[in-house]
Amino acid sequence: MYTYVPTLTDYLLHEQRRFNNASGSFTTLMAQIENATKIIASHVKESGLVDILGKTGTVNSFGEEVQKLDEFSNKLMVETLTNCGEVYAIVSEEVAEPVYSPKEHSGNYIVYFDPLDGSSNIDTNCPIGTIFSIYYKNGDNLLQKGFEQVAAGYVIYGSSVMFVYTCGNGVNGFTLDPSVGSFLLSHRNMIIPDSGKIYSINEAYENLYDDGTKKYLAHLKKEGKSKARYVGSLIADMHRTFIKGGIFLYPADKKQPEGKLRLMLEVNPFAFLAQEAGGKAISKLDKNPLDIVPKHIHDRSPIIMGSKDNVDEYLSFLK
Ligand code: P6P
Repeated sequence: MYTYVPTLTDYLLHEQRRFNNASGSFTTLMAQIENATKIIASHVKESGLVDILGKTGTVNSFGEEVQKLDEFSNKLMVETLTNCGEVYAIVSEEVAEPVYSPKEHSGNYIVYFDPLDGSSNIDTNCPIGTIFSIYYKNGDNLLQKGFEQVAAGYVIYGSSVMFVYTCGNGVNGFTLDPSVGSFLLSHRNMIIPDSGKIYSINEAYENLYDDGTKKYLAHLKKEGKSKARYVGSLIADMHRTFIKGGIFLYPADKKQPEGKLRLMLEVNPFAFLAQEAGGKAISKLDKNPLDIVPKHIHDRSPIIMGSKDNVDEYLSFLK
């Protein structure tokens, strides 16, 4: 007996019909992101077989080694988005400056993306992914608060390929059916459990954290009710948090006073998703990262997010 399962395209068109004056531009943009990530997914799956593993021997403008798959994914995303006719400018984690669409292909959206987050894990077969964050063009201002996001999402290239996004109307997850090549609605209205047993932080930096974070970690270990899970790939650690609950922490530390994760490219999209899924996300103390006015497109920010009870418990150790 056939059971109808909406595809991502069906869902986007259904969502579009909720807005009488929708032009279809956003739907077209999302379809372009979907197509690009399907191509990246196919290369990730084959990366062990073709000469696309390993390093390019170059470093990006932040001194990070560029992986071949990184470079491929970035070029694909830049070319797809700047030629689709819906995008004014893109900002990629791999590129120091914004890239503006050619005038004949310019549009009304700004897209921030990390083409392959967690790419240091590519050769180890750990889950990696693409993160995107979409704003509406506001003059030539690329530095808008996270609250201004029109949509945010990620595609995780793991045991299965999933496309997860929000437009501010809840979070929905779509799993790629490789036999058809379509993303099917597999996780409707994703909700982060109110609390969870898993905490996720790079404890190698423990001595560099502030006292409140150290006390919180000591409490969890003394209480003995938690489990530590840390992949070192934001998408993998946060996707697990969406499914199982718990808390992800990348706080500031003495060596990284603004934290490591990028505000516009990693923190804001995931903070938007976490809050839309009924979770909580904070940057410094109890500040909502979505309320930060960015100073630079590559600003960094501390981030603690996940189940609201877990984040509130963490906060109680900071006060
Ligand atoms: P660390 C990957 O390089 C990344 O940007 C995120 O995906 C991940 O959460 C973080 O950095 C890991 O950083 O310092 O723990 O290796």
